Amino acid sequence: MKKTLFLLFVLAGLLIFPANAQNRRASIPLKHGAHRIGKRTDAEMQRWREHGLGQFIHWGVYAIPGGFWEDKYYPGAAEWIRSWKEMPKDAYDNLYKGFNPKAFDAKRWAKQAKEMGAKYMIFTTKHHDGFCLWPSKYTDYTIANSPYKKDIVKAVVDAYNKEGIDVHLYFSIIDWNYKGYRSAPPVTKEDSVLYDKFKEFTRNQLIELLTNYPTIKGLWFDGSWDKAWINEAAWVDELGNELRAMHPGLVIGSRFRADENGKRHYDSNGDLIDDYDQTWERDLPNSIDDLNGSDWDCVMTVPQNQWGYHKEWRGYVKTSYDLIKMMLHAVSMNGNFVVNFGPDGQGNIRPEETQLAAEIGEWMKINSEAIYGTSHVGLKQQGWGYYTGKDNKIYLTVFNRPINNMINLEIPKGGVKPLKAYFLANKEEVEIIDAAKNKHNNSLYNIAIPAGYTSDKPFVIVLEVEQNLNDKDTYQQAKT
Ligand code: JFZ
Repeated sequence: MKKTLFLLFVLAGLLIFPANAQNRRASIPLKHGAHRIGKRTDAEMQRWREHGLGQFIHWGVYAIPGGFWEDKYYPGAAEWIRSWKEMPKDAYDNLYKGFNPKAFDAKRWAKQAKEMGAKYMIFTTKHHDGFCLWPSKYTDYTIANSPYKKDIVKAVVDAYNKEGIDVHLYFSIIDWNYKGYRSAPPVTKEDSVLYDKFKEFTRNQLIELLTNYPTIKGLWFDGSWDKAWINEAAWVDELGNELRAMHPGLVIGSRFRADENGKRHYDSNGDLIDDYDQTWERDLPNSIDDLNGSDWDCVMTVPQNQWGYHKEWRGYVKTSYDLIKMMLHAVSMNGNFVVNFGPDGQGNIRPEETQLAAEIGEWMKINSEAIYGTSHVGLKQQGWGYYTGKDNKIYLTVFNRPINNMINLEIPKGGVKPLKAYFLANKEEVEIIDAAKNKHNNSLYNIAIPAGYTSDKPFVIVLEVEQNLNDKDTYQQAKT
């Protein structure tokens, strides 16, 4: 099966575009499962799909303790510190009274994101602690009642939009501060009344966000693993419809709602719920076959598992090389890669993250053509790195330079013919050596890297091929 698919993709002109959506047929009738089979085809979703690289920002009052309480180190993710037994809840819930981030400058953040090459960003409007970075009318636990007072969400949306970066709003449906919130389904009548109040509160806040910030492109939901929320499948589904009706083109991932059987991300028929697969958190698929033909994003922390600001990072911290490699891994399998930042309590992005953003940006300045708008190429992965493709170009991003300087590739019988190859960085042409055919009659080629060529970073070779990879006619013909 895998082989047949592979061949089909190659005959298709190398790119599976627009989708390799499998023909699943709903066998279980569902009211609240997927409302669409296969990918969205509208312009807003296509825009999202082409981003390639994004930025996540986790910011809230948890940035003040920064993973420490009374000099004790919290070993969990900094934004979860309120749930720690050593953390007095009352003390946490009063931290906002000291939230006055003097150094916060959304324009500086946005400029840095732009220089990194991010096409979109995701911003935490409200994390599990319930603190709202916008002046919500529906609770007092907001930025308006902090000494800072000003609307942080507005500053972020405006500054990023000004840089041409799309904004998606992160929203946690877990709210540790709200009285009616609960993670387990209500049992008593009283609980139900309170939970209904919480649902109404959540709905009001989401409508408020879409009303206040009409330029946002999507909502990035979190916390929807709660049993109480899962139990409300019909209500959540209706809420989703309402939000979409309010905001045409809105992009919502699979971490928003469950179907009526409690299935999340993929419904009881195996169909993706909502617009893209949100299960690849700090994780990357091994193969395109792991993705069910879905759109997807990978959100990634810089240290092992810290989203909000933690004063003391322990364990392995990713380098820009690691992150660029992960980005290529994601984009080569049709995913977006999103790097997380956790500014401190003053609004400063920490020096380690600033450095990484600059390094990624330096690489993107030269090589972003291999990222933006590119898709999966159905060629067999080789040890040197990753393929991405667009139009009549295949980008070979080389992470492991072979000792003999030969970048090998294999194009199955009937596949496209390479015309020329050159370095993306300086357009200097490199030789394509026809290395005959293998026993399957597949064409083997070697691209010869000049021995004198040096690069201390992953580099990209562009391979121009004789036909447009997105040519759907070729695809149709190849299928018959
Ligand atoms: C959640 C949050 O709890 C966390 O603080 C952060 O905001 C992150 C982006 O999202 O954490 C999760 C959510 C889902 C998984 C793991 C951590 N998951 O599905 O594996």
